[in-house]
Amino acid sequence: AEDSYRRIHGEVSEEPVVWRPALDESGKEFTDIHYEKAVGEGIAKITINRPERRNAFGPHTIKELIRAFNDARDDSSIGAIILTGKGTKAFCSGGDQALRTSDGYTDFESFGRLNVLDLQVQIRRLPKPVIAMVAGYAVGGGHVLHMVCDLTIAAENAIFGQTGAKAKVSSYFASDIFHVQVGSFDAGYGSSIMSRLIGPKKAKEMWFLSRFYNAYEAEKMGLVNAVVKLENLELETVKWCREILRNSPTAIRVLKSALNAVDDGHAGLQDLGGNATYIFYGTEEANEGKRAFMERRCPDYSKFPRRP
Ligand code: S0N
Repeated sequence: AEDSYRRIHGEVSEEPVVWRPALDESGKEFTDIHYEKAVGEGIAKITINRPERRNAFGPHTIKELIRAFNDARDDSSIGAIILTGKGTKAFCSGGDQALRTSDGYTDFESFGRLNVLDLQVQIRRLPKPVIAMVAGYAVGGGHVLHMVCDLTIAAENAIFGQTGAKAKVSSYFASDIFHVQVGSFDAGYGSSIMSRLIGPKKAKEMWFLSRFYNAYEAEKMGLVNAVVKLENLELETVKWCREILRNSPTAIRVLKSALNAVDDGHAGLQDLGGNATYIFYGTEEANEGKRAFMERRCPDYSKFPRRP
């Protein structure tokens, strides 16, 4: 079946992608992230650029991520978005503990924020696929970020885990000694989406024991879609994007919304309902209503079928 699909659609290109730096409409430079778009292809790449902190984020980092995601959403030439971390040691190590205060995280202002929650919602609602490209650690709030993304491609060196409840002396894989307590938890998407992804028992294990899992364990648990060699990580992720980009953007948009709808309650229904309206506006039936209003006459819906 794969062969006949390839015969009809052709191979997905394996050419390396060429990135060019991008700005959002404000034209302001980014400091904590890199934002790039692929030349001639509908792919955007957003990279957390704080490798000296294992790509931990502060409120300012999150503000920049939100700006970049907004731009990628609004740019109609973009059909897939990659979220990643600079370097090979970490995708993201969560909230920057040096910036943590009694009311959230504080950097550019005198009061704290937990604006990563806004980013999580933004990724969840974004009508284009967001793919986490993970090398190294995806832990704490960084682990939640990859879970919120629609797909995750992991390098063989990827390590996944929650650290919030972690005790002072613990371990990565119950063998090496490690680490310090951070004392935080994500009782929102970080819990509910995880439970959906890997099931409640495994999610409780992940949070209660705060173990770390390697890429193959994560794949087996359903946390990631594929594991690839570190040197192939970007090309493989780009290939997934290219494959997505060959498919119907509207079908993908509605499917993302539909796959999240039940879990997202009213917000999920609103999103899915919005897609129905968006598609309805493209029909002759909807157009008749608008035209009749503009022409100050009663609409004539008689010619439109009442389908079974
Ligand atoms: C990632 C780890 C395992 C990497 O270990 P490794 O390779 O041995 O490197 P280190 O020497 O430990 O680190 C290198 C440098 O990077 C700094 N650094 C690493 N992580 C952080 C971080 N999260 N914040 C600040 N700095 C960080 C190190 O300090 C070191 O710096 P130097 O060289 O100057 O010493 C390992 O680093 C590790 O375990 N890191 C901590 C990971 C962690 O516990 N993260 C969870 C933090 N909490 C959240 O993410 C919560 C997220 C959130 O915002 C939230 C969301 C919803 C509800 C609540 C919250 C909430 O915050 O409470």
